[in-house]
Order: sequence, then structure tokens, then C-alpha cells
Amino acid sequence: MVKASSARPKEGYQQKWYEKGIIHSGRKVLSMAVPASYNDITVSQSLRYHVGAVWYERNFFVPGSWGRRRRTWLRFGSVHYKAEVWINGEPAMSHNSGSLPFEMEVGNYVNFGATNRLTVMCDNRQGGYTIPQGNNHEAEGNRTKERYTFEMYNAGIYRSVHLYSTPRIYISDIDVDTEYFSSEQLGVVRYRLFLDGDFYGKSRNRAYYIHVQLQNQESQVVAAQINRHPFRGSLQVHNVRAWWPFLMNPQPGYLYRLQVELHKGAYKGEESIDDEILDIYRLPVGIRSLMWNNDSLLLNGKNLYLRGFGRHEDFETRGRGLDYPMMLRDFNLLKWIGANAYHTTHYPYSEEFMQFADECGIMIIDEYSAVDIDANFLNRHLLENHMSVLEQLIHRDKNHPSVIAWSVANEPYSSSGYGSAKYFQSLMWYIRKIAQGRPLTAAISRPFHDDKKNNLAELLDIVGFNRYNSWYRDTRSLEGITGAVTEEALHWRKETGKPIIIMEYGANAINNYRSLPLVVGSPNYQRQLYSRHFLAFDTLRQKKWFIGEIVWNFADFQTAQTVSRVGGDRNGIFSRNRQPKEMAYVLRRRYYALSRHLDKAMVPRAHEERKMDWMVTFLKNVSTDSSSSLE
Ligand code: BDP
Repeated sequence: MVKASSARPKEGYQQKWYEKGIIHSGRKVLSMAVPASYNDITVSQSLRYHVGAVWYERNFFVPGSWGRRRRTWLRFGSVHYKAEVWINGEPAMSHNSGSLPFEMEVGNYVNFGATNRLTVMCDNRQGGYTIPQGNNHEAEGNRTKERYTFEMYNAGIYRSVHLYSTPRIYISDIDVDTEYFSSEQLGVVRYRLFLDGDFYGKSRNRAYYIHVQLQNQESQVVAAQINRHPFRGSLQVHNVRAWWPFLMNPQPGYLYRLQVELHKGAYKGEESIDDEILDIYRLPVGIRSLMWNNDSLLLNGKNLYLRGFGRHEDFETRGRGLDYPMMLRDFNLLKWIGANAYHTTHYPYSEEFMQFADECGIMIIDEYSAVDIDANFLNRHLLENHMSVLEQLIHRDKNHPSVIAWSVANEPYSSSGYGSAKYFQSLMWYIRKIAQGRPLTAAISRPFHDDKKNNLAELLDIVGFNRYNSWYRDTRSLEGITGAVTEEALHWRKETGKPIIIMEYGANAINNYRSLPLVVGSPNYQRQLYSRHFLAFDTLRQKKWFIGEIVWNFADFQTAQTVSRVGGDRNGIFSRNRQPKEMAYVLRRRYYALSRHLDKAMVPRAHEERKMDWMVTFLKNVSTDSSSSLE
């Protein structure tokens, strides 16, 4: 990898590094790991805070046998932020928003049975019309100044890059939609298949058919169908095992396997499946029904109460880079603490993460990085980008049973004025049309005391709000929390008549920072602050339309360097290296008590078992706990 000058971000283009190879760029060539954020891998200050372009390059080999018979594809899981790709010096593809995959058929660019050169330019500059927005490329004198408006300080090729091949005629996409009828123990899987490739005339209609099978976890076929154009149908599964969230069922996350074979040959009815197989696609499928109304969100007919976290894909050294051990550790901690949901703050998590959420039964509020949408840019350019990233997100994650809602924005400027009414109406109109059976939500943070109308809240199916009572707002006044949270939830309910969820709340806590009297930033302050929120939540829960509590944040994380965030953001319930803070034990008791109380879940056989009596009455006792002396 080489770093282009911040002052001359175009130098790589002007000097055609993609043609000559970066070794001839005259810049220092660094070894760089992929997938990873590049910021913390070396010891260079200037690379850590670099604003502008870096250029990655590597050679790769393409098997000779792929050339004639197959199609060759190159796929990037995520490059943050803007990417341009050359193959053997030829411009091949570009993509403009981190955290989402992009790919292209590259058969015309590569040499088969030979070595090829891949060059990727990655530019982390964001502007008023990018999503997320930023202004991190304002020049100051002859250097570009780092001005991140948000937590997106890292950059690089975050996720895996795959070179793969498909047959010439291939299955290009599948849409799956499921339903679960509990009284009959019946599951329905509706599918729609898309083909692509070298079709001539109307041959697509007649020359192919598909064999669709649904297999259970013992590899037994539980439903099957042979079908022809337009390649859509539905499968019925008797004695079905539904997909359930963690702690709502003893066996959460049950996945069937949908296998679709594409056959060449005329459709001759159900018996004929011996023609040539052109392509096979396998997809894990969880069978569940998701519904919502003005009071609740229901899965398989049961009311959901979400208890979970916002989080960052963040760890030492690799930054936002895909990291399997850390991902598994986080799921293990999530189960340990008894949570059932993640809000993917503030960008889509990796595809591997989503697959794991399906398997573990962790529900996902899926979000793209439309954070802090700035009022001064609410125009058509921004709107189109906003629509585009959400469409890409929905396309990527539509088949995951874990996804229970799309979050269209985090803390946007949504009060009346600046054209926000038109902006959000257009956005919501578009996203609603492609929402694939999920409700739309967002995390609102605009003040609710003023007389400005909120132009987004009223359009949502579920209203989320972020509020840092006693942290950013009225710091230290713990006594006011319970009333403030209750008042705000009641306000949003009155204004919208929709289900309400708290999408972020919390406070920093630095381990071993203790003081009497109580100080802000100590573990005890964090605990006191949470207890007072719990009081409000337990009152609100009685009203049924209050459907969840999401903590900010799962773990401490690194941010851009500012005086207010020395050592990063310490809002974690776990430390950055994923060890529990004191609050984790309290939250664990609450989450398990809620699971037991709401979903009759079994609590873990840990030492907490001895405290069972305490746990059963926990929901009442929490008030005693939180009204105790502040110290
Ligand atoms: C909220 C943001 C979140 C921040 C948090 C904080 O949604 O991303 O990290 O504030 O400052 O407003 O801790």
C-alpha cells in the first residue's frame, strides 16, 4: 500500500499509479493487512490521521479453466469510504459508500491461467452529500485537516475480497419470505429466483427449470418443488420448527437450508429432474412471521421486548476490520448477558456477523450510516445517496430472519424547517416500497420540548429515541432521569401513536475509578444512572407500546482524537478488550429477569441461581436499589 499526499489527493491518478504499479510511485510501499482498517497497523502518526487516498495493490492468479466455461467475479465486502478498482491497469469498478459490498464480473479484465494485478484506491474523504456526511477534507494552508464529524475515523479495506466464479447461466439472486402458523405447526417459504446470463430470445422461459428443496438440520428434505419460469413459488413445511429469538425458545435460531438447482431442459412436470444441473445455490432460511401494529412488534405472534446494544465493529490494531474471534466473543458475551438484540450502529455490520445473528437468534435493527443528517444539505443529491445506500442495505440483508426492522437514520436533523418534511417524506415513500416485510424505524434525538414538529417521527412504524439524560444532558442530576425518560416516551407516543423504543442511553465508566461522593465517569455513577432508567422502563413497559431498551454501548471503542474523548468513548458495558465492567453484572441480572418474566426463559446455571428469589422479584426491587443513596 502507498499513501498519497493529503495535499495532492489526485497525484495517484495524475501519475497513473494503476498503470505503472505502486512500486514506481516514488512513495514508500507499506505492507498492509486485508481485511483491516489501516490506521493503527503501523506506528506512523500521519497514516493514522491520514485524510485522502491510499492505494492498495496485489497480484492474483485466475485458474485457466474458468476462462471459457465460467464467469469470473471480484467482490469486495466493504471499502471505506470511496473505492476505485483497476485490473491490470484498466479501470474496472468504483463504489461510493463504505460498509456495503460491491462486485463486478471481471472476465474481460483478467488473464486466465496467469497472474493479474489488482489496484484499489481508497479515499476516506466525505462531504456534505455523502452518507455518512463529513467535512474531513477542508484544507488548512497546504495540508488537509482531519475534521471527522463522527466516529468514522478509520479507513481501508475492512472486509474480505473474493475472487469467485459462476456458471455462464447462473442464479443471480433469491428473495425469500416466510410465514409461521403456530396453531397448525405449519411453515410457508415463498421464494423468487432471478437468473442471469447468456439467454437468447425467449429461451429463458422454456429451456430451464428449477428444483427447489428445503432441508432440515438433519439434511432431510422437508419440502420440495419443481418449477419453471417465472421461477417463483411456495413451499409448505408441516411440523415446522420456527425461527425464534434467543431466550424466547429453548432452541433459538433454527435454520433450514433452501437448495435451488437450476436445470437445463424443458419442464416436463414434477417427475423430471435428471437433466443437466447448471447452477446450485444454498441459503439458510429461518421460518418466522413478523408483524407490527400501532402498539407492538410481534414475532410468531408474540410481543417482542428488545433488550440489547448498539456497538461498533472496533478493536485494537485492526480497527473496523473483520475479525472472527472478536465477532464470536461478542456473541458469547451477548448470550452471557442475556440480551436479544443489536442495533447495528451506525453502519451495516459484516455479512458474517449477520449470518451468525441468524444462527444465534439475535434480532437486528439494521442501520446504514445516515448519522447526524445535516440540515444544510437536505436536497436531492443527499436524498438520492440516502435512498441508494438503504436500498443496497436492504438488498444485502433482506433474507436474514434476524432482521426485524430497518433504521433509516440516526439522530438526523428532522425538525421542521430546511426542507426536512419533503426530504423525509420522499425517503420514507421510497424505502417503504422496498422494505421486504420489515417496519421502518430511526433514532431521533431532536429536542422534543420545543414547538418544532418532527418530520420524521410521524412517518415511522416504530419510533426510536436517543437520549443521554444525566450524561450529555443535565450531567450529575440523577434524580431527574426517571421522570425525563418517562416524559419523553409519553411525548413520542402521544405525537405519533406508534410503538416506542429507547435506542441509545448510557454513560461513560472508567474501570477502578472510584470516589465518595459519587463522581461522573465512575462505574458506580454508570450503575446509578442505569438503575434510574430501569425504573422508567418498568413503568413504561406496563403500557405495552414501549417495546425495548437498547444500551449505548456494548463495548468501549476508539474514536477520533478529541479532548472530550481521551482514550475513546468509554460508554461500554464491556471494556474495549471485551471484559465486563461492573455494570455488566447488573445488566445481566436485569436482562435475564426480563427474559424470565416476559418469555418464561430459563436463566443460566451460574452462581446467580442462588439469587433466584432475588431475580424473580428483581423488577420490583430495582426501585429500592435505585432510590438508595447516591453513594
Ligand atoms: C450518540 C451517537 C453515538 C455516540 C454517542 C456518544 O449516536 O454514536 O457515540 O452519542 O457520544 O449521540 O457517546
